[in-house]
Amino acid sequence: MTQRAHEANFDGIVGPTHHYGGLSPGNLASIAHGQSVSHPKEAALQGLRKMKLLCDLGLKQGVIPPQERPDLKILRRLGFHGSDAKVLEQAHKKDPALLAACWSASSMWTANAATVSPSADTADGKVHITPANLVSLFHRSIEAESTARFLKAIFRDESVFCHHPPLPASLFFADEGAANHTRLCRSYGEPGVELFIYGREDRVSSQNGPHDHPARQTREASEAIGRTHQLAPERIVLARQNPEAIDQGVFHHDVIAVGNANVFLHHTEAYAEGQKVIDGLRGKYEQVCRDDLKTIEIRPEQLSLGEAVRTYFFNSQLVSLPDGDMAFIAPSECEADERAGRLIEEIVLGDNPIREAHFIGIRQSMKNGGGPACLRLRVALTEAELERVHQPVLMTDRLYEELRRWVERNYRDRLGPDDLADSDLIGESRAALDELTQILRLESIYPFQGE
Ligand code: SUG
Repeated sequence: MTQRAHEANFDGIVGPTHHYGGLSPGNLASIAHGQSVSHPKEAALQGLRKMKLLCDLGLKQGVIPPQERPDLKILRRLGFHGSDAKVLEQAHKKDPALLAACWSASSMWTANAATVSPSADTADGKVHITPANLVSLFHRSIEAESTARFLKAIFRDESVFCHHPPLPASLFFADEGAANHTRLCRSYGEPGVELFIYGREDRVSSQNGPHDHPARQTREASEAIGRTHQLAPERIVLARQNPEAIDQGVFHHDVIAVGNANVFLHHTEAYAEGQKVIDGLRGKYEQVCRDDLKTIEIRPEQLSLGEAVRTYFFNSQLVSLPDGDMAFIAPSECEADERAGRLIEEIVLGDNPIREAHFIGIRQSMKNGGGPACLRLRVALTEAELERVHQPVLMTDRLYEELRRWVERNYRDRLGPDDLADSDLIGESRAALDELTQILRLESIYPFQGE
């Protein structure tokens, strides 16, 4: 029997050390804004406003706390020693880029936190969760351990949630989580098809690109997750990203396609095998879901790969509203762009379930290559499973107000590269996170709380 189910979006709260480290080769925005001054308070408030919008639209919305930064344990493992202040001072002098990586608030982009398969798809009927190892980039690889701990604290009940460890920390199994995973279904509680997208196959040496930028996800990682999540092969579609798209800045699949329920919006040039991928997806969808998949293709003459990356058109959230219609939550950069803006108008008027568009200002995150879809982890849950989620992380008007005031009280207005040598920021961040765990009733999730 199909149970009533919802898709909940769990957004990462932007951490107090949000800054522009220029840490992500292949992510054009991150490189372009490296070493510029950031505005952590504004960034966190922008993120909260996005969550509030989704909540007001009637969607289930949750939060995932930021990780503690800097990661002093890693800095010490890498040979910096003495007091905390001394560690910062030495690292700042000897290797500022490494220090910036250890301060990164990158865990805010929870589309990279994990891959989640809903219970309707898995053989044992549990929700399967695998935190991403994020081994392609050092500053992101240090997220996996805390992510696993946080997700276990939020999705605590092991009778319904099955937590896997991150895949082995090797480039062979490089995994970037839900940013390279899209689930399509007739309704959230029914079995769906899971599309896994990878950038390279580690076992194959000559792959014809990408040439300029790294391919972050491997086929081997995607296949392993399909196995551990107990997905039947007929529910899985595996596809390789177009290497040319990666070279133009499409470092994750969610920068070039977005799907929700029975709708799949994609760029013509998203995949190495082009139309074959869409045909395969449609075929499996019809077989598994007994329904027609509505695909919306955006051709290069409507929006080039470069324009897609610049506007983050595809990094919009496509969500189902309580009345069954869909909404497109796009970054305000799309509204400001004539072609992207017009395309969204056409889609909303077109023959598909998308009936409204909302534009959201998240410029602080966008400058690091993080759009609306990057900031959220989608978790489809039956009503019974939703009740088992740690309830204080679910967004309400009251939680929104509490978090807003918490940000106002604790976050700095600006951070420049030299502020990363300021040891006061360690204590300020800890105090903020400590307060946050009280608001969210999550005990001792940070290592400093056990000290
Ligand atoms: O991994 N940016 C992130 C952006 C992640 C976007 N996520 C999705 N597309 N789902 C990344 O490249 C930049 C950090 C810096 O440069 O300071 C950064 O990590």
